[in-house]
Amino acid sequence: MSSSEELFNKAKQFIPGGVNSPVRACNSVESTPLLIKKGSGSHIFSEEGEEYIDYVMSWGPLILGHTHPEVTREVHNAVDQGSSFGAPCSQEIQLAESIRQAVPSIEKVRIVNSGTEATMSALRVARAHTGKNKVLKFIGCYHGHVDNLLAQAGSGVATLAIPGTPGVPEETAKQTLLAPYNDNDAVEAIFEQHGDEIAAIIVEPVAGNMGMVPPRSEFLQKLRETSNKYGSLLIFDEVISGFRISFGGAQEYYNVTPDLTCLGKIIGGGFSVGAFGGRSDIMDHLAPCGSVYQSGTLAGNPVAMTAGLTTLNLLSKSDYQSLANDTREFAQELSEILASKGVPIRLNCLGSLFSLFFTSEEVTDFDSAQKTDLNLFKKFYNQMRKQGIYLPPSNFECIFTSFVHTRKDFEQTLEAAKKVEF
Ligand code: KE4
Repeated sequence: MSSSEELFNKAKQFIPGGVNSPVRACNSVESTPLLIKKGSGSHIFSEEGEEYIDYVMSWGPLILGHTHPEVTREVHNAVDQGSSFGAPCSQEIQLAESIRQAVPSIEKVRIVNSGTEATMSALRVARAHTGKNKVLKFIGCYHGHVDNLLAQAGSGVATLAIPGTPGVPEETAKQTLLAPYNDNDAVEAIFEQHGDEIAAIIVEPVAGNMGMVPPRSEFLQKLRETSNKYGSLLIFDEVISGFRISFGGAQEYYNVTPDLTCLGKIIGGGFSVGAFGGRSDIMDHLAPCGSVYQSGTLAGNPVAMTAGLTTLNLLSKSDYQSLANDTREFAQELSEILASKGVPIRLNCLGSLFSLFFTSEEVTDFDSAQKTDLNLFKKFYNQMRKQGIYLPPSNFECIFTSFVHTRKDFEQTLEAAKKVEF
C-alpha cells in the first residue's frame, strides 16, 4: 500500500471522508487521492515522491505556479514581522488599492478569508441595499457553501450528485430562484413573476463549476439590463475568473459592469483570501459605516495580503493573451488526440481555463454538461494520472494552466493522452 493510501486511511479516522473539501476525495473517478508533499512551478510531488504535471493548481489560485520565488520571498519577509495583529496594516490597504485599480467597478472592497465568505457577504449587503430577500442563481454555478447558494450548485455538489440542500432550512431554500445558465428568457420569466422580491442575480460570468462554460454573447449584458429594469443588483462571482480571464477579470473581457464583484483564489496568491466589493453606496452599508455586519479574525492579515499583493503586482506585468493562445493551442491538440480514439469530445476553452466533455453536443449549461460520459472521463483521469498528469478529479471542474506551464509540460501531457485507451 502506498504512503498516500496509508495516510488517507488514517485521515478518514479523524476527518469526514478523509478530506477537508469533498471534491478532493476523488470519489467520482473511483480513485484514492494522492497526498501532496511539495509543489514547484507547474509540478507537484506526492508523499511517495512521484512527480506530476499539475492542472489543478490548488483549484485556481496558483496562476503564477507553486512556490513562485518572489511571492515566497516576500511572504517569508512578512511572516518574520508577525502573522496577524487583528488591527489595520498597510498591506491590506495596498491590496485593496491594487484590486480597485485592476477592477474599476470596485469602488470599495472588503477583504475576507474565502470565496464563500465573499459571496455570502455580498448577498447580505445586496439584501440590505435593496430591501428584498430573494436571489437568482444559475443551475450548475457554485458560489461556495452558502446556505442560500447551494441549490443545484456545481463543483463538488454536482460531482457527488448531492440531491437538494440537506441542512438548509426549506424557508431559506425558497428564497433562491434558479435558471439555466445562458438562458435570458428563463431569467426574464422569473423576474416577471418575482421581480419586486429579487435582491440580486449572482452569476459566474465565466462558469467554472459545471466544467468550463463560457457565457453566450449578450448573456451577461442582458442580465445587466434585466437587473436594472427590476431594481435588483448584479453580482459577478469572479472567484475563478478574477485576474484569470484577464487582469481585470471577466467584466473587463466582456465589458459588462456588475454592481458587486466577489473575488478569491488568485488574490490570495495561495493563501486564504476572498474579497467582495463594488459601488460605494452599496458597500457603505457595511459596519462600521452602516449596520450590515460582517467580520473576520484573520481578514486582511499582513502575510496573506503580502502574498496577494506580490501576485497581483506580477500579474499586472504578465502577458494574458500569450497564456490564452498557448492554452488554446494545447487544449485543441489534446481534444484532437482524444477524438482520434473514436470518443465524442467537446472542448470549451477561454484564457487559461478549459474543459473536455465526452459528449457530441455543445456544452452551454449544466443540462448539456451532464450529458458528458463520466465513465470515459474516469478512464481518462486515471490513465493520465498513472502517467504523471494530475487533472481535476471531476468533469464538473476546470483544467487550469498557468504562466509557468511549459511547452515541455504540454508535450508530455499530449504524449500521455496518446496512450489512453477507452
Ligand atoms: P472558497 O470558499 O472555496 O474559497 O470559494 C468558494 C467559491 C466561490 N465561487 C466560485 C466561482 C468558486 O469556484 C468557489 C470555489 N471553487 C471550488 C472549485 N471549483 C473550490 C474547490 C473546493 O471546493 O475544494
